[in-house]
Amino acid sequence: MNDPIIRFGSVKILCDPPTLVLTVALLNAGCISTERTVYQEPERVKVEFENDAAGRLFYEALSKLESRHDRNESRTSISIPVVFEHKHRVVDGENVAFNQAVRRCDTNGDGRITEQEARIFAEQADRR
Ligand SMILES: [Ca+2]
Repeated sequence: MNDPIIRFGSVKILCDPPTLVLTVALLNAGCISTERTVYQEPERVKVEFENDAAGRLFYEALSKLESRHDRNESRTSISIPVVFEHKHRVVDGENVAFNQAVRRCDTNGDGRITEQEARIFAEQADRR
């Protein structure tokens, strides 16, 4: 037997008589909620390193920053009391952190990270 289904975004509710009663109770308690998480992952910016030391310093500093949860997260929440609640979460992926690090590190913006730029970036990362 196929039970009729009510859909609220990703929430499905079976409507056989016992759950229908429960559904009404949930609606009255404001428990219909959906939550959506979106991962934001842009392309990595193109960058080159002057030498191995510059690359190593950059990546070490980047991993230090990432290990401190330097990731952005934005949340929006829509709530109509009693009936409906929708949460929307945007989480920045690794490439966002990488691109931000490149922008901070490549201080003259020429797309090439010199050993000196990497060293300065690494010192900043240590201090944060
Ligand atoms: Ca540069």
